[in-house]
Amino acid sequence: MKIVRADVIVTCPGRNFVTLKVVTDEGVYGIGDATLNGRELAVAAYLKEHVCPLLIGRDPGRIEDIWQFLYKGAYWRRGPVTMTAIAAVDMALWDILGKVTGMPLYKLLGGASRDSVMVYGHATGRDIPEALDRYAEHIDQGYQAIRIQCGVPNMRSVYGVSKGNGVYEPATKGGVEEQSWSTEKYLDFVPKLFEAVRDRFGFGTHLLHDAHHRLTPIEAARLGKAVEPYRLFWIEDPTPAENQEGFRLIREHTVTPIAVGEVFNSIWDCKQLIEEQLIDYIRATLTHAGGITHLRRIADFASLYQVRTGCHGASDLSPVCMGAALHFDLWVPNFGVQEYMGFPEAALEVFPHAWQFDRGTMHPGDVPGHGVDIDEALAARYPYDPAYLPVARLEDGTLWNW
Ligand code: GCO
Ligand code: MG
Repeated sequence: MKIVRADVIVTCPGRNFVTLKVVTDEGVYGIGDATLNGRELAVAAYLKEHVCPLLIGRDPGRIEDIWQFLYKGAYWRRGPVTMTAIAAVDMALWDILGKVTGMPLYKLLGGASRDSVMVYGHATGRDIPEALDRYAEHIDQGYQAIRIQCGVPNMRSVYGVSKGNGVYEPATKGGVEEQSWSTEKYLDFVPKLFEAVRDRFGFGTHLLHDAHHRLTPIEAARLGKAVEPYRLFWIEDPTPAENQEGFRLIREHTVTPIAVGEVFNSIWDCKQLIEEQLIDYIRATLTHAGGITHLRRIADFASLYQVRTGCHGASDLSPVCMGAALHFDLWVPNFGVQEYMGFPEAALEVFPHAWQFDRGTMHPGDVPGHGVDIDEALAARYPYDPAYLPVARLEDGTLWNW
C-alpha cells in the first residue's frame, strides 16, 4: 500500500480547524488534526509545502519510520508548528492502520484498560453564584470531575469565563484582545470560590482549576497551600513551565496536585518535571505533542514516576483529536482524566464521529481507526476566519502571561 495524496483542509465551523487527509492507492484514507489556535495557517503551509510532497509513495504502515523521518529529517527539531504537523500525519496513519486491519485504534494500542473515560467539563461564571449554578448543572449531567473558573471582583476580565451565555471561547476575531490581570486580587479571591463549592456540594466531585500560567512559583506555592482543605483534583498551569525546576519551589510547600503541559510539544518539555516528580498530571495532547507515537512515549515515561495523563481537550483541538484522544485514554494504563469542552454544533456536523458522551464519561466507539471523519463538502461552506488568542497585561500595562 502506498500514499498517493495528502490534502490539507482548513475550515471554520464555529471555530478554525486544520485537518490533514492522507489517501492511499487502495482508496483507504486517514485523517489527522493539525489545529494550532491562532497560528493555523503556519501549520497548514508547513504541511502543504514541506510534508505532503514527502509522503507521496511511502508505505502508510511504516508509522514509526515516517515519524522519525519527519522529526529527524527536518533537522530543526521540535516546536509547536513542526510537532503539530507531525502529529497530524501520525494520527492519519494510525487511522489508516485501524481501517486496514478492521480494528479500533485503542485495540491496536493494546486494548482497553478501562470501560470508559472520565472527562471533566467547564463550569464558569461571572461571579460565585453563577459559577456554582454551572457547577450544579454539570453534576446534574453526571460529571464526576468539574473545572471551575470565576470572575474576580474588581478585575475587568478573567481567563476561562465566557462572555455571554455560550461556551467559553478565548479566540476573538478582528485583532488581539487585551485583558487585564492582578495576581493580588486573584489570590485573595480564589480560595473563597473553592470554599463555596465544597460548602454547597461537598467533596463528592473532583474539583479542578486552571491558573493559566499567571503566577510565579512562590505565588503558586501560596495558592496550593491555601486551598489544601478543599482537596483539589489539580491546579493547572500554576506558572509558566519553560523553567521546569521552578516547580520545585511549589512542591516544597504544598500537596495540592499540579497539572501541566497543554502547550508542550515534546517529551523534552516535561522530562525534568516528570523525573523529579514535580507534577502529578501531564496535559500534553496528541495534536500538539507529535501524535499517538510521541504521546505514548511521554505517557510511558510518566508512568515510571506515577505521573498520570490529563490530556488537553479544549474546543480548539478538533473533533478528530477528541476521537483519537479517547482511544488513547481508553488504553493508557496511567490515565488520569480527559478534558472535554464540547464543540459548536456545526463542527460536530463537519466531523462525523463515533465517540459518545454518557454522564461524565466518554467512549471512542468501536469503528476501525479513530472513528472520526470529515465531510469535505460541508467543510468548504465554512471558510477560514482569522481569530487570535488574547494577551493579558498587569494593571500598570506590563505584558503578562495569558
Ligand atoms: C484549557 C486551556 C484552554 C486554552 C486554549 C488556548 O485548559 O482548556 O487552558 O482553554 O486557553 O486551548 O488555545
Ligand atoms: Mg489550561
